[in-house]
Formats: sequence, C-alpha cells, structure tokens
Amino acid sequence: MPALTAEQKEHLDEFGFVHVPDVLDPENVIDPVIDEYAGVLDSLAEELFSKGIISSTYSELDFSERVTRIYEESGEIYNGYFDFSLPQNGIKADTPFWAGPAVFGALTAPGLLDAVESVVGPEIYSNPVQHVRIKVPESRAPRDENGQVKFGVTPWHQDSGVVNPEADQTDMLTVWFPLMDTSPENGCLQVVPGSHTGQLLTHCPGYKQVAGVTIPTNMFEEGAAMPVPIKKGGALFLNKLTVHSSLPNVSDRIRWSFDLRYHPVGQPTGRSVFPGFVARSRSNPGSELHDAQRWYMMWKDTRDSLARAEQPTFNRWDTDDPACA
Ligand SMILES: O=C(O)CCC(=O)C(=O)O
Ligand SMILES: [Fe+2]
Repeated sequence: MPALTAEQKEHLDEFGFVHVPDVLDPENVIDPVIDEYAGVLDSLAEELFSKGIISSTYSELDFSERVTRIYEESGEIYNGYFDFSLPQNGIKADTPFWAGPAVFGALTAPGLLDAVESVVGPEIYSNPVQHVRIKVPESRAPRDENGQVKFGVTPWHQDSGVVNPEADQTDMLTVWFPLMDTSPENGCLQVVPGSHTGQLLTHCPGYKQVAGVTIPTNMFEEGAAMPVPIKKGGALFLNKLTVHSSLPNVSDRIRWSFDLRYHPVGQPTGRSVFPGFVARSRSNPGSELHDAQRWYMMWKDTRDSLARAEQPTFNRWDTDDPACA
C-alpha cells in the first residue's frame, strides 16, 4: 500500500496522528536494519569486554537478551553507539554514532516516502532529528541517581518542543515505527487525540526528575490519551503539535523503534548544525541523496567539527518557568 488513503489523511488532520500499517517492508527494509545492528552490538560488546566493563561478550545471546544483559551488567546504557544522530551536548571526536547503509535504506525506503509524500508533498527533506530507541525491560534496566530508569519512558511532549523555534513554521511530520511488534506492555507510544489543534505547550526540563523535557499534565487532557500498538512494518505518523509519550517497557524483551521526521525541502529543521538531506524531489531528482556512505560522512564531518567548536543548545525551555513549579 504505497500512499496514505483519504481516510488516513483525514484521521491525521482530525486527530493529529494516524496508524499506517504495512508501510515498511519487514524483510527488505527492517530485517537488514536488525542485521546491521547485530554487528553494532557485537562491536560494543567487544569494546566493553576488552575494557573489563562486562565479564563476557554474550555472543551466544540473541539481540534483545544480549543488549539487556550488557546494560544490566554494566549499569549503563550505550544508546549513542546505535543512534543515527549525535548527543545534544558534549560531542567529542570519538563520540559514537551509527549511520549505516541499512539505516539509510529505511530512511529512504520508497514505500515510506510514498506515504510521507501524501502528507508533506513531493519535495521531501529528511530532518536530522531522528533516533533509534532500544529500551530494555524496566525490571532489568540501569537507573540513574534519582532511581529513574535510564532511557526508559519518554515523558509527555510535542515534537515541536524539542526543536529550536526557527522550525515553528516548519511542516514537520514525525514518523515513528517499531522494528518489532509493539504493545502497551512493551512500551508503545500513547497519544492525546486532537491535541495538535492547540498551541505549543510549556515543556519543563528535568520535570519531576525525569530526563528531557516534559509537559505538566495539567496542561492537556491526559485522561484522553490512548496507546497506539504498532506491528513490525507499520508506522505512526504524528503532527508536530500532538502531545505524546511512551509507556514503560514492562515486558521481558526490548522495545525497539525508529523515529524520523520529514518536511518540505527548504524549511528550517530546528537543528541546523546537524545534517539533513533531500530524500525525494519530484522537481529536481538530481538533488536527492542516494549514497549511504555520503550520509555517513555528513554525520562524521558534523561530529568532527562540533568536537572542535562551541556546541549549540536545542533546549528552548526554562526550568524556572512558573508553569514548571
Ligand atoms: O519512542 C519513544 O519512546 C518516543 C518517540 C517520540 O517521542 C517520537 O518519535 O517523537
Ligand atoms: Fe516525540
């Protein structure tokens, strides 16, 4: 099913989100990503083992159990090794990231871009605000000094709130998809239907000791929230103002997802120091990026120059805002 149906578009317009099943080919797009990440985990395990941080490389375990075991034993999460982006601060010349060919293949999968084109139009820019999220079971996850699960629940937010104000007029579409079946039990997303028709709400940094930015629940109708379970191959499309969060992973396997963003070519990304690219251009196909190695080099060059430079902040929110008290 290449593009969004009229019903799906209407649902997105009316409720600020839509579940799009069967938009990513599980065998040809998602499985290569899973295979690629097995290699990334292998390298991470070797590195941690050689440093004495873990007592085995756990090579006999499957991906889910292996990453869980490694995080559990080391008491640390290593998200940066997998992420196809860079951290928001402290970037150094050896800061890890992963921008591999299978990941690039998923960002530029023609079936996905067909569906994105239904919303964004024929000139599609791949916004660099993009992440892979591997969330190990909360029962075994490392915790921070406040007792919070490291890289656990994503608190309530709007995606507009995590980019700089320069992107406030950008028609940014979020595409969230899992690499496996997701459910409320393993921590799928939940959305507040219709919340996209309101304003950008106040986000509070470090609210109630939770990492990242959170919208206090008195600012929206939390009771209206609904979980959106998505199966492998499906995706959730979100308006940039739709209030959403993730549920905790209370299952005994990892919860694994990608979140990507697209908007019309020429609009500000909200993180201008990070590299985006033209994913599709009907008017100028020659401007499209098809070279995965070039994409990797764009991220590497960005890392190398940010390691030498003063680093920008992507946070526009104030801890001292009275709404955050
Ligand atoms: O996967 C998550 O936990 C959060 C994802 C999210 O907020 C997003 O995709 O915008
Ligand atoms: Fe989000």
